[in-house]
Amino acid sequence: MTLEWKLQQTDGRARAGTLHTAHGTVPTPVFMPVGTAGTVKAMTADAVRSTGARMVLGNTYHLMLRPGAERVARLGGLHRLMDWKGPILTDSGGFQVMSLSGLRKMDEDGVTFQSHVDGSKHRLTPERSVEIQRLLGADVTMCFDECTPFPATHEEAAKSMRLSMRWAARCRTCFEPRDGHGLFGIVQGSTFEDLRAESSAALTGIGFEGYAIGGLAVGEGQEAMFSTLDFTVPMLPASHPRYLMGVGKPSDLLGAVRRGVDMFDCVIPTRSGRMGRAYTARGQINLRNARHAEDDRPLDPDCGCPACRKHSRAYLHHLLKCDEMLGPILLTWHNIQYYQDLMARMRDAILEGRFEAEAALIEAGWAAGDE
Ligand code: PRF
Ligand code: ZN
Repeated sequence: MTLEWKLQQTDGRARAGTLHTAHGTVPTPVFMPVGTAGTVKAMTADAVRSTGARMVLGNTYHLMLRPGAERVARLGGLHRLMDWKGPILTDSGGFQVMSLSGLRKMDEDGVTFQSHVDGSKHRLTPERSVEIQRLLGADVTMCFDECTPFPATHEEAAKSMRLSMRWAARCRTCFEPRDGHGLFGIVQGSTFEDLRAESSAALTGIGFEGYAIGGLAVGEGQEAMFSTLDFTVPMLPASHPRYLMGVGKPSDLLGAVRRGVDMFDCVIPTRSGRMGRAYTARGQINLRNARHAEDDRPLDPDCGCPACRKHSRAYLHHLLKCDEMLGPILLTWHNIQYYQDLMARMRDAILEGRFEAEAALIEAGWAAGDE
Protein backbone atom coordinates (compact mmCIF):
# COMPACT_ATOMS: atom_id res chain seq x y z
CA MET A 1 0.00 0.00 0.00
CA THR A 2 1.30 3.45 -0.87
CA LEU A 3 1.13 6.31 1.59
CA GLU A 4 -2.35 6.79 3.00
CA TRP A 5 -4.20 9.60 4.76
CA LYS A 6 -7.27 8.93 6.88
CA LEU A 7 -9.80 11.58 7.79
CA GLN A 8 -10.74 11.48 11.48
CA GLN A 9 -12.92 14.51 12.02
CA THR A 10 -14.03 17.71 10.32
CA ASP A 11 -15.08 20.94 12.04
CA GLY A 12 -16.27 23.50 9.51
CA ARG A 13 -13.67 23.16 6.77
CA ALA A 14 -10.91 22.24 9.26
CA ARG A 15 -9.85 18.59 9.30
CA ALA A 16 -8.03 16.22 11.64
CA GLY A 17 -6.52 13.07 10.20
CA THR A 18 -3.58 10.67 10.20
CA LEU A 19 -0.89 10.25 7.57
CA HIS A 20 0.46 6.68 7.38
CA THR A 21 4.02 6.45 6.08
CA ALA A 22 6.89 3.98 5.92
CA HIS A 23 8.39 5.77 8.94
CA GLY A 24 5.29 5.96 11.10
CA THR A 25 1.97 7.69 11.50
CA VAL A 26 1.68 11.47 11.67
CA PRO A 27 -1.36 13.25 13.09
CA THR A 28 -2.58 16.14 10.91
CA PRO A 29 -2.80 19.11 10.73
CA VAL A 30 1.00 18.91 10.87
CA PHE A 31 3.81 21.45 10.73
CA MET A 32 7.09 20.07 9.32
CA PRO A 33 10.25 21.88 10.46
CA VAL A 34 12.61 22.54 7.56
CA GLY A 35 15.77 20.41 7.42
CA THR A 36 17.14 21.88 4.21
CA ALA A 37 20.68 20.54 4.18
CA GLY A 38 20.16 17.38 6.24
CA THR A 39 19.69 19.23 9.52
CA VAL A 40 17.01 21.35 11.11
CA LYS A 41 19.48 24.18 11.66
CA ALA A 42 20.81 24.42 15.25
CA MET A 43 18.88 21.32 16.41
CA THR A 44 19.76 17.64 16.89
CA ALA A 45 17.15 15.21 15.58
CA ASP A 46 16.30 14.20 19.17
CA ALA A 47 15.74 17.84 20.08
CA VAL A 48 13.39 18.28 17.11
CA ARG A 49 11.51 15.13 18.12
CA SER A 50 11.21 16.33 21.74
CA THR A 51 9.07 19.28 20.56
CA GLY A 52 6.46 16.85 19.25
CA ALA A 53 7.52 17.22 15.61
CA ARG A 54 6.87 13.96 13.78
CA MET A 55 7.86 14.80 10.18
CA VAL A 56 10.49 17.04 8.63
CA LEU A 57 11.23 18.46 5.19
CA GLY A 58 14.42 17.98 3.16
CA ASN A 59 15.54 19.69 -0.03
CA THR A 60 16.48 18.08 -3.34
CA TYR A 61 18.28 21.24 -4.47
CA HIS A 62 20.66 21.56 -1.50
CA LEU A 63 21.36 17.85 -1.06
CA MET A 64 22.05 17.20 -4.77
CA LEU A 65 24.74 19.89 -4.61
CA ARG A 66 26.16 18.83 -1.22
CA PRO A 67 26.82 16.02 -0.38
CA GLY A 68 25.15 14.66 -3.57
CA ALA A 69 22.17 12.33 -3.87
CA GLU A 70 24.17 9.20 -4.76
CA ARG A 71 26.48 9.83 -1.78
CA VAL A 72 23.50 10.16 0.58
CA ALA A 73 22.19 6.85 -0.78
CA ARG A 74 25.58 5.14 -0.24
CA LEU A 75 25.57 6.47 3.34
CA GLY A 76 22.26 4.76 4.00
CA GLY A 77 19.81 7.49 3.02
CA LEU A 78 18.78 10.79 4.57
CA HIS A 79 16.98 9.25 7.58
CA ARG A 80 20.14 7.44 8.65
CA LEU A 81 22.45 10.33 7.81
CA MET A 82 20.58 12.86 9.95
CA ASP A 83 19.32 10.37 12.57
CA TRP A 84 15.69 11.25 11.85
CA LYS A 85 13.52 8.19 12.41
CA GLY A 86 10.19 9.73 11.38
CA PRO A 87 8.93 10.44 7.88
CA ILE A 88 10.66 12.92 5.57
CA LEU A 89 9.03 14.93 2.81
CA THR A 90 11.42 16.27 0.19
CA ASP A 91 10.79 19.29 -1.97
CA SER A 92 11.55 18.73 -5.63
CA GLY A 93 14.07 21.49 -6.30
CA GLY A 94 12.29 23.74 -8.79
CA PHE A 95 11.36 26.38 -6.23
CA GLN A 96 14.88 26.49 -4.76
CA VAL A 97 16.49 26.69 -8.23
CA MET A 98 14.45 29.83 -8.89
CA SER A 99 15.12 31.43 -5.51
CA LEU A 100 18.76 30.44 -4.90
CA SER A 101 20.73 29.48 -7.99
CA GLY A 102 22.60 31.86 -10.26
CA LEU A 103 22.16 31.71 -14.04
CA ARG A 104 19.40 29.32 -15.08
CA LYS A 105 17.78 28.22 -18.32
CA MET A 106 14.41 26.56 -18.51
CA ASP A 107 13.03 24.53 -21.37
CA GLU A 108 10.22 22.02 -21.84
CA ASP A 109 12.38 19.16 -20.55
CA GLY A 110 13.70 20.78 -17.35
CA VAL A 111 16.05 23.42 -16.00
CA THR A 112 19.82 23.93 -16.18
CA PHE A 113 21.29 26.08 -13.43
CA GLN A 114 24.42 27.24 -11.68
CA SER A 115 25.04 26.15 -8.09
CA HIS A 116 24.82 28.96 -5.53
CA VAL A 117 27.73 27.25 -3.74
CA ASP A 118 30.48 27.10 -6.38
CA GLY A 119 28.93 28.15 -9.69
CA SER A 120 29.09 24.62 -11.13
CA LYS A 121 26.48 23.60 -13.74
CA HIS A 122 23.63 21.21 -12.92
CA ARG A 123 20.41 19.99 -14.49
CA LEU A 124 17.05 19.02 -13.02
CA THR A 125 14.23 17.38 -14.92
CA PRO A 126 11.07 15.78 -13.52
CA GLU A 127 12.73 12.36 -13.92
CA ARG A 128 16.00 13.36 -12.20
CA SER A 129 14.17 15.14 -9.36
CA VAL A 130 12.09 12.03 -8.62
CA GLU A 131 15.24 9.88 -8.81
CA ILE A 132 17.09 12.15 -6.36
CA GLN A 133 14.17 12.06 -3.93
CA ARG A 134 14.20 8.23 -4.13
CA LEU A 135 17.98 8.19 -3.48
CA LEU A 136 17.44 10.43 -0.44
CA GLY A 137 14.77 8.00 0.79
CA ALA A 138 11.83 10.41 0.89
CA ASP A 139 8.56 9.13 2.32
CA VAL A 140 6.75 11.89 0.43
CA THR A 141 8.15 12.88 -2.97
CA MET A 142 7.04 16.19 -4.46
CA CYS A 143 6.44 16.71 -8.17
CA PHE A 144 8.98 18.87 -9.98
CA ASP A 145 7.20 22.16 -10.70
CA GLU A 146 7.73 25.80 -11.43
CA CYS A 147 6.61 28.17 -8.68
CA THR A 148 5.08 31.00 -10.71
CA PRO A 149 6.52 34.32 -9.51
CA PHE A 150 4.11 36.95 -8.16
CA PRO A 151 2.70 39.05 -9.68
CA ALA A 152 2.10 37.27 -12.98
CA THR A 153 -0.31 38.06 -15.80
CA HIS A 154 -3.03 35.51 -16.51
CA GLU A 155 -1.10 34.48 -19.63
CA GLU A 156 2.20 34.02 -17.78
CA ALA A 157 0.53 32.11 -14.94
CA ALA A 158 -1.31 29.84 -17.41
CA LYS A 159 1.84 29.03 -19.38
CA SER A 160 3.84 28.30 -16.21
CA MET A 161 1.06 26.20 -14.65
CA ARG A 162 0.57 24.11 -17.81
CA LEU A 163 4.30 23.34 -17.92
CA SER A 164 4.11 22.20 -14.27
CA MET A 165 1.13 19.97 -15.17
CA ARG A 166 3.08 18.31 -18.02
CA TRP A 167 5.97 17.79 -15.59
CA ALA A 168 3.56 16.35 -12.99
CA ALA A 169 2.41 13.70 -15.50
CA ARG A 170 6.08 12.78 -16.13
CA CYS A 171 6.73 12.55 -12.36
CA ARG A 172 3.76 10.19 -11.94
CA THR A 173 5.09 7.96 -14.75
CA CYS A 174 8.63 7.61 -13.39
CA PHE A 175 7.76 7.41 -9.66
CA GLU A 176 8.09 3.81 -8.50
CA PRO A 177 5.40 2.94 -5.94
CA ARG A 178 6.69 1.57 -2.65
CA ASP A 179 4.91 0.69 0.61
CA GLY A 180 4.32 3.76 2.75
CA HIS A 181 5.76 6.11 0.12
CA GLY A 182 3.84 8.54 -2.03
CA LEU A 183 3.97 11.27 -4.65
CA PHE A 184 2.21 14.62 -4.20
CA GLY A 185 1.06 16.84 -7.08
CA ILE A 186 1.39 20.64 -6.77
CA VAL A 187 -1.44 22.96 -7.82
CA GLN A 188 -0.24 26.20 -9.45
CA GLY A 189 -2.13 29.05 -11.15
CA SER A 190 -1.20 32.11 -9.07
CA THR A 191 -4.29 33.90 -7.67
CA PHE A 192 -6.51 33.08 -10.71
CA GLU A 193 -9.53 30.92 -9.92
CA ASP A 194 -9.89 29.47 -13.44
CA LEU A 195 -6.20 28.47 -13.52
CA ARG A 196 -6.35 26.88 -10.05
CA ALA A 197 -9.40 24.93 -11.29
CA GLU A 198 -7.61 23.80 -14.46
CA SER A 199 -4.54 22.77 -12.42
CA SER A 200 -6.59 20.90 -9.79
CA ALA A 201 -8.50 19.04 -12.52
CA ALA A 202 -5.27 18.10 -14.32
CA LEU A 203 -3.71 16.74 -11.11
CA THR A 204 -6.78 14.88 -9.82
CA GLY A 205 -7.13 13.39 -13.32
CA ILE A 206 -3.59 11.96 -13.03
CA GLY A 207 -4.10 10.91 -9.40
CA PHE A 208 -1.67 11.53 -6.52
CA GLU A 209 -1.35 10.43 -2.88
CA GLY A 210 -1.69 14.07 -1.82
CA TYR A 211 -2.16 17.53 -3.26
CA ALA A 212 0.02 20.53 -2.50
CA ILE A 213 -0.90 24.14 -3.09
CA GLY A 214 2.16 25.90 -4.49
CA GLY A 215 2.78 29.40 -5.71
CA LEU A 216 1.44 31.12 -2.57
CA ALA A 217 3.27 33.10 0.13
CA VAL A 218 5.33 34.63 -2.67
CA GLY A 219 4.42 38.26 -2.00
CA GLU A 220 0.66 38.32 -2.58
CA GLY A 221 -0.13 39.00 1.10
CA GLN A 222 -2.26 37.10 3.59
CA GLU A 223 -5.62 38.33 2.32
CA ALA A 224 -4.96 37.23 -1.28
CA MET A 225 -3.51 33.94 -0.05
CA PHE A 226 -6.62 33.23 2.03
CA SER A 227 -9.01 34.11 -0.80
CA THR A 228 -7.03 31.84 -3.15
CA LEU A 229 -7.34 29.05 -0.56
CA ASP A 230 -11.08 29.77 -0.23
CA PHE A 231 -11.67 28.70 -3.83
CA THR A 232 -8.75 26.25 -4.34
CA VAL A 233 -9.16 23.90 -1.37
CA PRO A 234 -12.71 22.81 -2.36
CA MET A 235 -11.34 21.84 -5.81
CA LEU A 236 -9.20 19.13 -4.17
CA PRO A 237 -10.45 15.65 -3.20
CA ALA A 238 -11.68 15.50 0.42
CA SER A 239 -10.14 12.01 0.69
CA HIS A 240 -6.53 13.17 0.31
CA PRO A 241 -4.11 15.32 2.30
CA ARG A 242 -3.60 18.97 1.33
CA TYR A 243 -0.25 20.65 1.81
CA LEU A 244 0.36 24.41 1.67
CA MET A 245 4.00 24.80 0.68
CA GLY A 246 6.30 27.26 2.46
CA VAL A 247 3.71 28.64 4.90
CA GLY A 248 3.91 30.39 7.27
CA LYS A 249 3.49 32.70 10.26
CA PRO A 250 1.30 31.38 13.11
CA SER A 251 -1.70 33.40 11.84
CA ASP A 252 -1.19 31.93 8.33
CA LEU A 253 -1.31 28.41 9.79
CA LEU A 254 -4.49 29.12 11.72
CA GLY A 255 -6.20 30.69 8.70
CA ALA A 256 -5.16 27.84 6.41
CA VAL A 257 -6.21 25.08 8.83
CA ARG A 258 -9.56 26.90 9.09
CA ARG A 259 -9.78 26.64 5.28
CA GLY A 260 -9.03 22.90 5.15
CA VAL A 261 -5.23 22.59 4.81
CA ASP A 262 -3.56 19.61 6.54
CA MET A 263 0.21 20.06 6.10
CA PHE A 264 2.72 22.91 6.29
CA ASP A 265 6.44 23.65 6.19
CA CYS A 266 8.26 26.92 6.63
CA VAL A 267 11.66 28.32 7.56
CA ILE A 268 10.08 31.07 9.69
CA PRO A 269 10.39 29.40 13.14
CA THR A 270 13.98 28.30 12.55
CA ARG A 271 15.21 31.34 10.60
CA SER A 272 13.62 33.93 12.88
CA GLY A 273 14.83 31.99 15.93
CA ARG A 274 18.41 32.36 14.70
CA MET A 275 17.79 36.09 14.39
CA GLY A 276 16.48 36.41 17.95
CA ARG A 277 12.77 36.55 17.20
CA ALA A 278 10.41 34.39 19.26
CA TYR A 279 6.78 33.45 18.57
CA THR A 280 4.65 33.10 21.69
CA ALA A 281 1.02 32.87 22.81
CA ARG A 282 1.24 36.67 23.23
CA GLY A 283 2.68 37.42 19.81
CA GLN A 284 6.21 38.06 18.54
CA ILE A 285 9.07 39.08 20.81
CA ASN A 286 12.49 40.31 19.68
CA LEU A 287 14.93 39.16 22.35
CA ARG A 288 17.67 41.43 21.02
CA ASN A 289 15.68 44.45 22.19
CA ALA A 290 17.27 46.24 25.19
CA ARG A 291 14.01 46.09 27.15
CA HIS A 292 14.79 42.43 27.93
CA ALA A 293 18.28 43.10 29.39
CA GLU A 294 17.17 42.75 33.04
CA ASP A 295 13.92 40.86 32.56
CA ASP A 296 14.10 37.84 34.83
CA ARG A 297 10.84 36.31 33.56
CA PRO A 298 10.71 33.30 31.22
CA LEU A 299 10.17 33.99 27.51
CA ASP A 300 6.77 32.23 27.58
CA PRO A 301 5.56 30.91 30.95
CA ASP A 302 3.23 28.41 29.23
CA CYS A 303 6.00 26.81 27.13
CA GLY A 304 7.82 23.62 28.14
CA CYS A 305 10.95 24.10 25.99
CA PRO A 306 14.40 24.43 27.63
CA ALA A 307 14.63 28.15 26.79
CA CYS A 308 11.44 28.82 28.75
CA ARG A 309 11.84 26.23 31.51
CA LYS A 310 15.44 26.94 32.47
CA HIS A 311 16.29 30.48 31.44
CA SER A 312 15.23 34.11 31.72
CA ARG A 313 14.63 36.61 28.94
CA ALA A 314 17.68 38.46 30.29
CA TYR A 315 19.90 35.42 29.67
CA LEU A 316 18.53 34.86 26.15
CA HIS A 317 19.11 38.58 25.41
CA HIS A 318 22.68 38.31 26.72
CA LEU A 319 23.46 35.22 24.60
CA LEU A 320 22.16 36.94 21.45
CA LYS A 321 24.08 40.16 22.18
CA CYS A 322 27.31 38.16 22.57
CA ASP A 323 26.63 36.08 19.45
CA GLU A 324 26.85 32.94 21.55
CA MET A 325 25.76 29.78 19.66
CA LEU A 326 23.37 28.84 22.44
CA GLY A 327 21.18 31.88 21.73
CA PRO A 328 20.02 30.73 18.26
CA ILE A 329 19.82 27.14 19.52
CA LEU A 330 17.47 28.01 22.39
CA LEU A 331 15.29 30.33 20.30
CA THR A 332 15.01 27.82 17.45
CA TRP A 333 14.02 25.20 20.01
CA HIS A 334 11.39 27.49 21.48
CA ASN A 335 9.91 28.47 18.11
CA ILE A 336 9.62 24.87 16.93
CA GLN A 337 8.03 24.01 20.29
CA TYR A 338 5.55 26.88 19.88
CA TYR A 339 4.62 25.78 16.34
CA GLN A 340 4.13 22.16 17.45
CA ASP A 341 2.02 23.21 20.45
CA LEU A 342 -0.08 25.46 18.19
CA MET A 343 -0.74 22.61 15.73
CA ALA A 344 -1.61 20.21 18.57
CA ARG A 345 -4.00 22.77 20.05
CA MET A 346 -5.77 23.20 16.70
CA ARG A 347 -5.91 19.46 16.11
CA ASP A 348 -7.38 18.70 19.55
CA ALA A 349 -9.97 21.43 19.04
CA ILE A 350 -11.01 19.99 15.65
CA LEU A 351 -11.37 16.52 17.18
CA GLU A 352 -13.59 17.99 19.90
CA GLY A 353 -15.66 20.16 17.54
CA ARG A 354 -14.55 23.48 19.03
CA PHE A 355 -12.10 24.78 16.42
CA GLU A 356 -13.56 28.29 16.09
CA ALA A 357 -13.72 28.80 19.87
CA GLU A 358 -10.09 27.75 20.21
CA ALA A 359 -9.07 29.90 17.24
CA ALA A 360 -10.69 32.93 18.93
CA LEU A 361 -8.71 32.27 22.13
CA ILE A 362 -5.45 31.91 20.21
CA GLU A 363 -6.07 35.11 18.26
CA ALA A 364 -7.01 37.00 21.44
CA GLY A 365 -3.66 35.97 22.98
CA TRP A 366 -1.71 37.29 19.97
CA ALA A 367 -3.72 40.53 20.06
CA ALA A 368 -3.16 41.02 23.81
CA GLY A 369 0.59 41.44 23.22
CA ASP A 370 3.51 40.81 25.50
CA GLU A 371 3.37 43.43 28.26
N1 PRF B 1 6.63 24.70 -5.28
C1 PRF B 1 7.58 23.90 -4.68
N2 PRF B 1 8.09 24.19 -3.47
C2 PRF B 1 7.66 25.31 -2.84
C3 PRF B 1 6.69 26.16 -3.42
C4 PRF B 1 6.15 25.85 -4.70
O1 PRF B 1 5.29 26.54 -5.27
C5 PRF B 1 6.50 27.20 -2.47
C6 PRF B 1 5.59 28.36 -2.61
N3 PRF B 1 5.35 28.99 -1.36
C7 PRF B 1 7.34 26.94 -1.40
N4 PRF B 1 8.03 25.80 -1.63
N5 PRF B 1 8.00 22.79 -5.30
ZN1 ZN C 1 9.71 27.97 24.93
